[in-house]
Amino acid sequence: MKLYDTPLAPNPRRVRWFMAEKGIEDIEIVSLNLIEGTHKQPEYLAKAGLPNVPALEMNDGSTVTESIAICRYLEALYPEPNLFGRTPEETAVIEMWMRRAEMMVATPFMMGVRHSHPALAALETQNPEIAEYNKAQGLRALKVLDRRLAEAEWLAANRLTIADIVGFIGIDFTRMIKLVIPEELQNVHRWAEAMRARPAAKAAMRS
Ligand SMILES: N[C@@H](CCC(=O)N[C@@H](CS)C(=O)NCC(=O)O)C(=O)O
Repeated sequence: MKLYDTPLAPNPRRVRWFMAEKGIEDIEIVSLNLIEGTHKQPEYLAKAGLPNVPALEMNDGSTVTESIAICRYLEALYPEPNLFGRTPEETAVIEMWMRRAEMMVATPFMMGVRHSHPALAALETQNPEIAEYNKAQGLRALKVLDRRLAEAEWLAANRLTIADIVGFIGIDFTRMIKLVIPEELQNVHRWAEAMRARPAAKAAMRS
């Protein structure tokens, strides 16, 4: 299998973190340069269908995009440690927190960074109002995470799951624009420290 990846971007990072949690080391990593537009070349588009990373060339030779779809495929191939849920109830709660983390936190922060970081002007027609709106939306949603993390060690289960990976990477990405997470969100800070301390963080955050 081959994972099409790029340094610094949050969506491929989810997959690399997921692989590191599971100890998956037998997937070739192919690094694309988004600023130079390698992901828009016909050869890549013919495989991936969209000018996006990550993409995974699967065991049957076909390619799938969408970080969560890739993680689900890898969960099926490498079931342990379980990161998507073992029972129907647990799976539903993990899905709920993963979608909240993605839609309320990660996507707004990604839009905030895309519309304000100078390096990303190559990928986005930047609009400062869109940047500010999305940063504020992401910060507001962090209060929801903080309340959840006041009552639980991890976002969705009694262990790290895909929901934590999506939430943490979404938040950590804001370092690129030096966005400060308010000190009063102590539960978010405690959880973020626990995420940074995981061995998988080294593998996923190094680029
Ligand atoms: N929903 C997709 C989002 C993929 C995505 O937006 N990837 C960004 C990098 S983080 C990308 O490829 N951007 C290329 C561009 O904007 O031209 C996923 O979860 O994989």
